[in-house]
Amino acid sequence: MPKFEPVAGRGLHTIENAPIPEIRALQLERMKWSLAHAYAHVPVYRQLFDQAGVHPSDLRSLDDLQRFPFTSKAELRDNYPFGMFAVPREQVLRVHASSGTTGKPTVVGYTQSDLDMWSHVFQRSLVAAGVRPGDVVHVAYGYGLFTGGLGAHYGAEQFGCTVVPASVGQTARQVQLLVDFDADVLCATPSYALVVADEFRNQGIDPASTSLRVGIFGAEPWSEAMRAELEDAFGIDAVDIYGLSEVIGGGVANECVETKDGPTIWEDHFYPEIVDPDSGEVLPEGETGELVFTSLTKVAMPVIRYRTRDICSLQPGTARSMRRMGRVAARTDDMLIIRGVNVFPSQFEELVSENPGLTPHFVLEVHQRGRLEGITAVLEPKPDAGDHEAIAAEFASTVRQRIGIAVDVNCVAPETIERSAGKAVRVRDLRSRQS
Ligand code: DLL
Repeated sequence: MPKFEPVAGRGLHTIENAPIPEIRALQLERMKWSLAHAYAHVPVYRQLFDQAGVHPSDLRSLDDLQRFPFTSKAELRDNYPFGMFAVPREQVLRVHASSGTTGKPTVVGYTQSDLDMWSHVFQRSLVAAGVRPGDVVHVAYGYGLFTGGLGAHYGAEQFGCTVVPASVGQTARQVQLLVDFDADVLCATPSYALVVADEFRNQGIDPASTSLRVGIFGAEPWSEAMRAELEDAFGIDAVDIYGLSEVIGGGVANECVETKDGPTIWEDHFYPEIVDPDSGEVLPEGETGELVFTSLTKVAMPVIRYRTRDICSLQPGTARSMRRMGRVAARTDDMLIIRGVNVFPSQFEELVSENPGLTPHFVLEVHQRGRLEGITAVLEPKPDAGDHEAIAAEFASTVRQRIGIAVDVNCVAPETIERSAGKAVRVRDLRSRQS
């Protein structure tokens, strides 16, 4: 196991600003370990490496990583729930999960060492954001299987902050807690932070009048326009945090407050590549393509060349020596992020096809009402299916239970939904996107 030093509680961990050759040397040492660990303990990796005719001992330089095969959500799905673990299940102290492309979630496991590493990189993220030990950190990311809440929680607690585990929802109460506890830091999805700002105004309080100093916003795409709005509304510095469950959760990368020029990737733990989404070829720094991660220190569930589906670019370091990522511009798949929940149209496809009263034709309309994004599922019941209102109510309840989001349902007459000759167009985006 490669060693990493836990952060002492404050200040910068020196590796973040180490000379680049030192960072590369550490990455190579850790990558050798990670590939060997995955190969020795996860049958899927052994099979994939063998098929590609590569062995962990073939990695002599960081560039050799290109010879190793990619992985994706498909491997996680096919080995659901614990087949990607590299340690006996008894050593896994926690699991998290996020939406898969079909009904099954993708499961991630953490050993004690993984949880320590996660808290460690989250503390770096807090330092980058301008948080200080002793600050009151209000965590309004969801707690539970989603990594947002607990990731921020343990990172901030170990950093020496006073953590308020508010979780998401009950917005009037969030406002009360933020005011009464004199919060310094708000962690939330940017869309929810805007909802909280509106609730302040509804209660006749100027959100800029609070003690809030820093906002750490992420888990979904947002824009410079939203940053300006949030900074203005709360009178804060707003920084971008990136992550994905398969890699660790929130805190894979975090923007530095002094530059606000894209999240710095904690690349001594997560090795980034940008590849052409079609050919898989590695692209030079600065070019836009699909972000791919190889974990360097993860024990329970190493990921090797994991395709995130996020489209962005890698940029040289500015506030730190480590590289930054540009804003996530798009995804290569059709995943939607609705109020922080990852949603795939294929999940709806499954529910529609299971329902005997429905034809297979449906469209998801993504709309924005006020601050909140939502989905209307437009369904086409069979002619003899009966009462549309009852069908709609039942479908909405199934979606709530199985996908975990509230949706509106609109049942339309037969032959209303446009048929397409090629790939069905399942999503109609009615949101007006800010750039
Ligand atoms: O969203 C982890 C997280 C928690 C990140 C808290 C930040 C803060 P998942 O639910 O697995 O994990 O979703 C991962 O969300 O592949 C991106 O498409 C998207 N995403 C996450 N952060 C950002 C961001 C968490 N800052 C997926 N900007 C990723 C744009 C983001 N997209």
